[in-house]
Amino acid sequence: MVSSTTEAFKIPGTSWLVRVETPENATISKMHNIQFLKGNHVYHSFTIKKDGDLHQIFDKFIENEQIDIPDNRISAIITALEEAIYVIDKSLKSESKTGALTTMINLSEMKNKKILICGLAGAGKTSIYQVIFEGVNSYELSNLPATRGIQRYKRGINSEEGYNLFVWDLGGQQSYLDEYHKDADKIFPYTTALIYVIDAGDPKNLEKAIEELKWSISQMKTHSPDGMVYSFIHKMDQFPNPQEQFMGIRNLVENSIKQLNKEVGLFPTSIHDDSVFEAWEQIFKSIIPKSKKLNIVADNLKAQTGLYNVLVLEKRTGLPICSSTSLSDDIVIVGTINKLWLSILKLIGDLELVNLDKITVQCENGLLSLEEFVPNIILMLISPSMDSLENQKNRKLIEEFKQEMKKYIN
Ligand SMILES: Nc1nc2c(ncn2[C@@H]2O[C@H](COP(=O)(O)OP(=O)(O)OP(=O)(O)O)[C@@H](O)[C@H]2O)c(=O)[nH]1
Ligand SMILES: [Mg+2]
Repeated sequence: MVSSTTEAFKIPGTSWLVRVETPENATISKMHNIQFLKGNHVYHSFTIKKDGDLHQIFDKFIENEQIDIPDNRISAIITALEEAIYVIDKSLKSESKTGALTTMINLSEMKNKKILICGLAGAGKTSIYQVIFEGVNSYELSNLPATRGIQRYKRGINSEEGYNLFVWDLGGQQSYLDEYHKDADKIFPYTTALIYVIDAGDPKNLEKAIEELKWSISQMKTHSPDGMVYSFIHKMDQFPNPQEQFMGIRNLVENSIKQLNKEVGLFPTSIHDDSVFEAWEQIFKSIIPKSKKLNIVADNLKAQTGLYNVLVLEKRTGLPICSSTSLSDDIVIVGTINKLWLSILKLIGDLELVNLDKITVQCENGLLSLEEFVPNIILMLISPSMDSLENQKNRKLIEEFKQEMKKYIN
């Protein structure tokens, strides 16, 4: 039995270290102790409840210390803090034998997923993250700085609360790889999926990339044996014959990892076309299968209203929650629609307008309507005419559909 469980991480760009400590009796008190240190000296120490407000802790710390941390970094640190608490909860679960705690943590296990994106420096990891999750256009990504250490992101999946995807983008420069090799037990546990990115256009580093992949697979086997492993053979857009190139690298990878006895899903990808969405969609499907039940609800709406198509997607992950049949596998549309929404959202911010909640695009043969009917959830309807969206019967049916979705989403 341990007396406490601890997770620590550095605040990037500063000499501060944050330590989250959870005492043995945390199951009863549900308290965490959060400390801010430099070296071994603890400067501040705060106690919070498990569901306490981490923003308050941070505000207090910054005020006490008059420390200058940019706003965007603070949210990343808070995400890392939440992540640390999540990891602690999980490890407490494996040490505890009490029924009540097991039930409590099992719920969070169902709700949270962690994904690691690994690979050598410049492989394209951050670009992939930006394209898939932030809706950034690939041409905006040519000047990305190298990622310093581990960037942790938290994305909601199907609801505002509690159902989160933690994505860790592991900077690939040698000094960081050395650190990961020392700290594997802080990185690999509780990982649902590892995505290992290989730069197909960098043959001189291919061998090293595969060595590192092998190491990552062995860490997954040790720390997250149920986790899945995928590898993106990336930047395929550079080749006149990408399929051939992919097959060549795939054979090499498969031969090299054979003896590790771990299934690895390999995908040819590029941020300049839809392949990266297709690969991600496959991974996402294996993590959280799209609801069959809701697809039927979407199909019913389509049939009853005469709409051409119905789709519900999550803005921050850019992934479909459900869709009517003709769209169910059309990742291209989902990705593009999400980008469209995010681009207009950006524009609206730049123009100092607020609260975009509906977009309607009128075409010669129909109408595209997008609506954020629940925060972060977008309903897309394609209809033959304005009337099919606006007539009384259809309006009622669409409203009922939204209510049905809300039940599921909340
Ligand atoms: N041609 C091509 N270039 C790409 C692709 N994806 C990323 N890149 C480029 O590769 C370079 C490195 O991309 P990053 O995403 O910063 O690489 P990284 O893996 O995050 O690198 P570290 O943070 O140093 O580990 C950038 O200039 C990107 O524009 C792709 O699919 N095709
Ligand atoms: Mg990066």
